[in-house]
Amino acid sequence: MAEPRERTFIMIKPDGVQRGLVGEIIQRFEKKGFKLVALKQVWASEQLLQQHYADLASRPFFPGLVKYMSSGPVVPMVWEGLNAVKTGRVMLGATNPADSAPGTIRGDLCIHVGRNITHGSDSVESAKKEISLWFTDKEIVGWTPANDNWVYE
Ligand code: DAT
Ligand code: MG
Repeated sequence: MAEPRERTFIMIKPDGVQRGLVGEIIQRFEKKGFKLVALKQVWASEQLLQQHYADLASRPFFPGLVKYMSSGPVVPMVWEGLNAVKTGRVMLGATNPADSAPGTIRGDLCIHVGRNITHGSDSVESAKKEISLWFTDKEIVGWTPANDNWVYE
């Protein structure tokens, strides 16, 4: 029986968009073998970002985080595959780029924790919440890639 394939919410932050890293970040997930099931560009409101980061509301960096995240367009995406949440976090690297291993997205492409270019869900449960916060059901596109049998045994 096929192993369960989960979905994760990955978002390119305003600095990733401004720095022209959208293609590079998408390519890493695409090349890995994950399946893109939703993608758009939005200039998010502070209200949406406050909801997105609600669990960090009491942290001192929260106002700055919301301001930065609402300072320009972001590219939210949903990627699907085996262990997509955990593997997606590994691909992003540690929250602080100073600690992100070379080869990871943050390790290779950014320097400062307040400009770490990408977001990735930290659990299957938060992925579900984040996907429904950023996308409508209609925006999620289920499909089977032609190379599916070459990515999964
Ligand atoms: P992650 O994005 O790796 O899930 P998080 O959920 O703990 O990390 O924090 C969300 C974002 O907030 C993070 O990507 C960058 C910012 N952030 C976290 N800790 C910070 C800090 N100490 N100073 C400034 N920004 C911080
Ligand atoms: Mg987080």
